[in-house]
Amino acid sequence: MSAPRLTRESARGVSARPGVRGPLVEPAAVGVVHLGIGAFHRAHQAVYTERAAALAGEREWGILGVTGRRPDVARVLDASGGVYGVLVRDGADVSVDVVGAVVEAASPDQDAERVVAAIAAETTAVVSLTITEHGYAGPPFSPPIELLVRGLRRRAAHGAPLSVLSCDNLVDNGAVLRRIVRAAVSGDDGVARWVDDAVRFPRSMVDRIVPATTAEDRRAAAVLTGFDDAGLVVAEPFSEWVIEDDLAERRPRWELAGARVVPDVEPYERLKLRTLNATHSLLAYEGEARGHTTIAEALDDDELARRVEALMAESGLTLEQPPGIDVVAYRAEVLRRFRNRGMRHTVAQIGHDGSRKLPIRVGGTIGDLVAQGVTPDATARVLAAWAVHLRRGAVVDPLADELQAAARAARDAVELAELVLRLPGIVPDAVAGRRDVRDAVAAHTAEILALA
Ligand code: CS2
Repeated sequence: MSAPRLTRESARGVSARPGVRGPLVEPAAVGVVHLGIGAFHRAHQAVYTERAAALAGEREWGILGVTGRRPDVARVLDASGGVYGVLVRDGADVSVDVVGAVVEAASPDQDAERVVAAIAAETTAVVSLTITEHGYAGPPFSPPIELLVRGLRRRAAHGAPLSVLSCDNLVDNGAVLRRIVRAAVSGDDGVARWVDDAVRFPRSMVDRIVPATTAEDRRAAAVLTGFDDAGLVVAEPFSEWVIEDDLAERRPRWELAGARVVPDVEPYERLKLRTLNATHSLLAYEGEARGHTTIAEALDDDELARRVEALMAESGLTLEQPPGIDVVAYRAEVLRRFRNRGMRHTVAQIGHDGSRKLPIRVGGTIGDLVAQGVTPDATARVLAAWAVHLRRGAVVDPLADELQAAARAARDAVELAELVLRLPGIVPDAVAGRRDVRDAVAAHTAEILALA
């Protein structure tokens, strides 16, 4: 029996049902253009934006979401008037937050002109991005960056200030984005000057575990809401957003919804990348080698749990304590989050795109450890597990073909270790040729190869 569809109309009153909240807002205008409206944005920034708008009593913060890798999302969200649910899973407990912040969806190919016009519109105050690590390459620039730049060129005509907010897991994402945009507009002095004067590129750190939505998630949400929801996303209860206090004046009051707006994002970002994301990658690659399917299962493996703790302790040597965060409690919370049995977060999904993720999750740590006179050990294990994945696993990566071919051609653990250390950009150049680092990676590689 199929349930009626969740739409903006049908969602009115849905919060009367137990375990269901929202929608909290019915925006009257688009104030935010988001490039890359995948599951993560819908479970994270859109939720903050909706709560902030509701708490401030503002109706100007509707989101125009531009699709990324999944163009069908535009159709799904158009059909529901932008409304969708976030199924929050906490162990066996489930609840649904129905979100009303998204008012329009667009595809970058079919609706490019509408997106460019929205970026240029004076009513828009924020362009945010979740375009994954790949999106920041170039020139040639990725389609979302091309759209952003077209929008900025047009906006320069009236020159209203704007915040361009990267929400991707990169080191210093704001500065990276500013550099790309500046490179793209460099031929046009007027636009470049306006970008320098009036466009802010705050750095931000985002955190919420958002596994791929399954048919079972859709069924569980339908039981609670009474509606079928093709736009449903699933998430853990935890959520964190730290934004650099360098936003243009007009913007949603995200801090009302729990975001931290701080002078310096760097310590938060490092802590997250080197603690949560680095251990995620270890669990993904070594979990695969040990036959586990999900992160929670992998962490149930005592040997892996010990390795994760060792990795957190080792990367901790390179971290400073961000204001308001107790690092020991933070680590314990990350482990608790990974153990959430409600999340079927697969090691395969997290293992994607290692060549883009590992430089910032472990490469920097290795460089910093060596600079402190420490030979990386637990951190070297992540590269070793990745090397074994490249040789034996189902590799999804922009460099998949070349990496797999090279890993299969390696004759032994030492050659595999050399392969990953010498790939450009994985570890800092200063450590790529070091014998002690190679030996550490090779020793772990040999151990993991022997697991099968
Ligand atoms: C994960 C992250 O897929 C991955 O590589 O490590 O997406 C992780 O779930 C998020 O960064 C959590 O905020």
